[in-house]
Amino acid sequence: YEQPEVVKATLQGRISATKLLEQAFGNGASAIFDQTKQVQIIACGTSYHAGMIAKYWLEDIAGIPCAVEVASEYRYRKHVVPENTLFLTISQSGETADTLAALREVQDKVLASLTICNVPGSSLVRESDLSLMTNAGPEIGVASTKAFTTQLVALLLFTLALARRSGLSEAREAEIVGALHQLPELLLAAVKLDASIESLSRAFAEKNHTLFLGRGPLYPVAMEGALKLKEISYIHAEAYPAGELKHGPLALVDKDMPVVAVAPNNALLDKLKANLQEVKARGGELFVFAGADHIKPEEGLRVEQMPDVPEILEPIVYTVPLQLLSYHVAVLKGTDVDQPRNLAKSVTV
Ligand code: F1P
Repeated sequence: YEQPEVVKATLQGRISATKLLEQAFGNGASAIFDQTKQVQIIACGTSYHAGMIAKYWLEDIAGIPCAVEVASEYRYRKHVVPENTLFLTISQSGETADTLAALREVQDKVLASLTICNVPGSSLVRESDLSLMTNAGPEIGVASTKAFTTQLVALLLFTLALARRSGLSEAREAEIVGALHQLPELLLAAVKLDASIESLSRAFAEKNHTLFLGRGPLYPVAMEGALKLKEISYIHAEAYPAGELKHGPLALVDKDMPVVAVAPNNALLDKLKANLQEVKARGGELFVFAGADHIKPEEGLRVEQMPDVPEILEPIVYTVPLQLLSYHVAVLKGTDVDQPRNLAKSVTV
């Protein structure tokens, strides 16, 4: 519920002028960004999903190649680090052992390191050359929520900083900055769907599995929705890029497998609608988060109407109803929302 406010704190003083934005990353940021030829993103859990979304933005908006990998794999394998790689870690706590180990492993092979982090003075902040703080304030629960959306805002600011060097048009820049100014209001509108999402949650609490679908940068949003449901309600959930359905997971679909789709009105919507028909034809019960009137409700297909959102903000705004859904399912099941079994807020070993 704090997300409209904390996102303002992430944006504060950073979108008005290039110089102010670059100062926020620390000394020498401008010179490092001038030389950056590719970005390697490393993170764990929810922070990894933020990195997956950033890859779409960095390649689309800044035209910079970007690789993303979980720290727990990256740190243990031999890797090739291309010249002028900016090594970007993302972490709420700044203390996640795998992420820190990956940074230490490559520190002397990369152009520079940058962390997007929520805790000032944490190990990742101290050991990275540059840092951009998310300013989300303390997160009480183990499962990241406002940390994730503020990470996405910080990643969009980072994308802007690089894109300004690689020929971002004034019109596109104005479009992105204008969208960011609208973000707190749009998050407020998403939070207001709470009661409606609560009524939806009953359809999940009795089930043992859920499938989440998305396309493009909404695929990592689906992954984050599935992770939240697993973490706090202990329901097995998986996310798939919707185009992959026919390559396997369609075999799982029946009336006992609720399917959640994030379906904003973008260029991929028609493709996604075709995937949803594939699910319906197999008797799957669909719950679709969609913009106004783009998908019609019908028997077996419930539509949760989202505010109209500028395309660049879709991954941020569409995350909130999925977080709320997991929350309400967990409350119905009586699990501990703030302190799920077997999990720690910060995985330091
Ligand atoms: C990574 C993370 C969180 C998750 C849980 C365990 O932490 O996987 O995303 O919610 O708290 O750790 P961090 O590196 O972002 O602090």
